[in-house]
Amino acid sequence: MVVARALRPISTRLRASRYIVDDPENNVTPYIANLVGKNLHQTENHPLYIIRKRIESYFGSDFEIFDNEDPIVTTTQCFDDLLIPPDHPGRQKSDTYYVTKDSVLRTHTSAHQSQHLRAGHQKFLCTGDVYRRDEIDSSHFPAFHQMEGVKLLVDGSWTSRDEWLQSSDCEIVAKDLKTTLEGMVDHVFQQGSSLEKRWRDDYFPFTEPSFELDILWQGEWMEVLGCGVIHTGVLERCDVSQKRGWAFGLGLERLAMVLFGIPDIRLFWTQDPRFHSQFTSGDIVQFKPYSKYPPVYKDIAFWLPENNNFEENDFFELARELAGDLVEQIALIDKFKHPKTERTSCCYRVTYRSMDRSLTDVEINQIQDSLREKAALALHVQLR
Ligand code: FA5
Ligand code: MG
Repeated sequence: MVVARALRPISTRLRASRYIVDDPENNVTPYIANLVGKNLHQTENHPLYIIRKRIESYFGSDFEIFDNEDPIVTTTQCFDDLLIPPDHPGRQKSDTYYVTKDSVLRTHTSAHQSQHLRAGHQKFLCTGDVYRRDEIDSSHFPAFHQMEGVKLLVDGSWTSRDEWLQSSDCEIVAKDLKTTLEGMVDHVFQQGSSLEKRWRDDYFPFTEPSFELDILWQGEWMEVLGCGVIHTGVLERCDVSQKRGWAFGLGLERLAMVLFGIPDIRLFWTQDPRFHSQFTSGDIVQFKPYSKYPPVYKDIAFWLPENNNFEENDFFELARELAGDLVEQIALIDKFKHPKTERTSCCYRVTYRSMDRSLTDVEINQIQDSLREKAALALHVQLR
């Protein structure tokens, strides 16, 4: 007992040291390192686990299930295998957590498509936690979960990309994809056609053509997944160029928020029993929010550095490091350029709120003061 307790901090440190390594490219923060390995999608009775099982049951035993891959992947897996070019925005350090120059915390589960295709799998689902440096609000969190689905369904040989794209086989694959995903949504929500869905054309370097699926939720369209017919270039790199099929990647939190009525994406990470006691594997219930604690708003205004060298995501992340998940939202409320000096001023409103308790003025003032101090120091902005 004593030994186990003494070991716990060490194992936490060891875990973090896998992600925060001494490498000039490393930009994983302690806050993020601490989220990796929580495996919410493998935790029984967790809403992400419940929704994942429900989707898996729709696809049936034909589809192989993967849910335990290492979230650290190579840049080859995450980008090159998917034909994502080196200068693509999603690959930059402003958007992605790099462990080393050649490895990242996966930004999507598509990072595992190619390895499974190479190993000969033709129908599979692959679920995991993914990481992105991103904006902060109720439906965006720097860690979230995706499920990838892949199905190869036609064989043949086509002499050119154009010939393939215009073939009836290509149309068959796209049709199968859309029908399958519409069926999945109806199965998950058990509402049949009463749930409103809409397809939109999208673009991914690794599918062609590409689509996104939105569902109508509280009067607004919400994007739940991206998908498409697998790009022939991806299949060639996996030595399956005589086959064709589709792939999709869906955001589990987004679907779960709709299905269970969960209002804020941070709740998936809470330890509060008032959250967890409401969910049991196999059950779809409506989440009953426990009292919502009041928000505290703080504005911070500054001049950007003269060279305008400022990444918004760096500022968001600084707030995340200092306030953890007490920060609910950061919104740019004012931006202008000084007519004479040509310098740009930004004002951000930070919303602090705890999911579990009331915040005190003292603690929020302390956080806000360090945010000001650290922003000036680390981001070279001039406070106003
Ligand atoms: C992708 O990640 C592609 N890999 C999806 C794909 C797979 C396309 C296979 C084609 C073939 P996208 O960046 O749009 O696409 O993300 C997919 C889904 O993840 C979104 O539709 C959304 O539901 C969810 N998502 C994206 N960003 C966040 C975020 N910050 N927080 C929560 N969910 C998110
Ligand atoms: Mg998208």
